[in-house]
Amino acid sequence: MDLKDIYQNVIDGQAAEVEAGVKAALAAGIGAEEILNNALIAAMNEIGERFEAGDLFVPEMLIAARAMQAGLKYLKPYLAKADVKAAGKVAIGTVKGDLHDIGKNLVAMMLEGAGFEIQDLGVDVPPEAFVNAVKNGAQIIGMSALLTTTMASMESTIQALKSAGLRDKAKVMIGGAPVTQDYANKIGADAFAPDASSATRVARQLIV
Ligand code: B1M
Repeated sequence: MDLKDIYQNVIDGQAAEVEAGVKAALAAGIGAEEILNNALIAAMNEIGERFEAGDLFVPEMLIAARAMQAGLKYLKPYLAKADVKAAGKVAIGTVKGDLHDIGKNLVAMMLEGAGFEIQDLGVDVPPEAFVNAVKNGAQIIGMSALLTTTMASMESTIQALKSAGLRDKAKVMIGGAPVTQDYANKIGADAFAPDASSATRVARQLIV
C-alpha cells in the first residue's frame, strides 16, 4: 500500500483501509510527516475543494473526515516523536445554549487534518470557557452556532475576552448556518467561515 492508496481511501471514506495503509507505510519506513502531508491532508484538501465546487456533500465530507481521523489517530504518536510543529492552537466549541455539533466537529476535524492542535470544548460552551482556553494558550477561538437565538453568545464571548484583557491574545473565528460575514463584522469577530474547508483556509490566514 502506498501513499496514493491511502489518499484514495480517505477520499472514498474507507477508515479501516486508511488505518491499515498508515500502519503499512510507517512499517515501510515512510515518515509520519510525509504520510500526513502527502496522503491525509492532501486528500482532505481535495475533499474540501470538491465540496466547495458542489461535487460532493456533507455526508461524503463527514465520512472522508472520519477516515482521515482513523489514520491520524494512528499517526499522532509518531508525529509527536517527529516533533512536527502544529500549525497553531485552536479552541473550538458550540456556543452556550446550542447543542448542534455536527458542523463544529467537521470544522475541528478539518482543522486537525490541516495540522492545527485542537482543543474541543464541546457544546453549550459558556464565554468563560473560551476565555480560559485563551488563558491556556489558544491562538484562535472557533465558535459555532446553529440557532439564531444562540448567536448572541458569540458577541458575549468577545465581550468576555475584552473584559479579561485578552482580546488581543487570540483571533476569533465564527461560523454556523445562521452566521454571516456581516454578523462577524457587527460583533467584531476577526473572521467568518461559511464551511469547514474554508475554515481551514481562514485559520491559516489568521495565524500568519
Ligand atoms: Co436543530 N435546528 N434544533 N437539531 N437542526 C436546525 C439548526 C434548524 C435550522 C431546523 C429548522 O427549524 N429548519 C432550527 C434552527 C432555527 C433557527 O434558529 N433559526 C433548529 C432547531 C429549532 C432546533 C431545536 C430548537 C428543536 C427543538 O428542540 N424544538 C433544538 C435545539 C437544541 C439546542 O441546540 N439547544 C434542535 C435540536 C437538534 C438535534 C439535537 C435533533 C440535531 C443536532 C444533532 C447534533 O448536532 N448532534 C439537530 C439537527 C441535526 C438540525 C439540522 C437538521 C441539521 C444541522 C446540521 O448538523 N447540519 C438543522 C437544519 C438544517 O441545517 N438543515 C437544525 C449539517 C452541518 C454539517 O452543517 O452545522 O451548518 P452546519 O455546519 C457547517 C457550516 O455552518 C460551517 O461548517 C460546517 C460544515 O460545512 N460551520 C462553521 C459550522 N460551525 C462553524 C464554525 C466555524 C466555521 C464554520 O468556525 C469556528
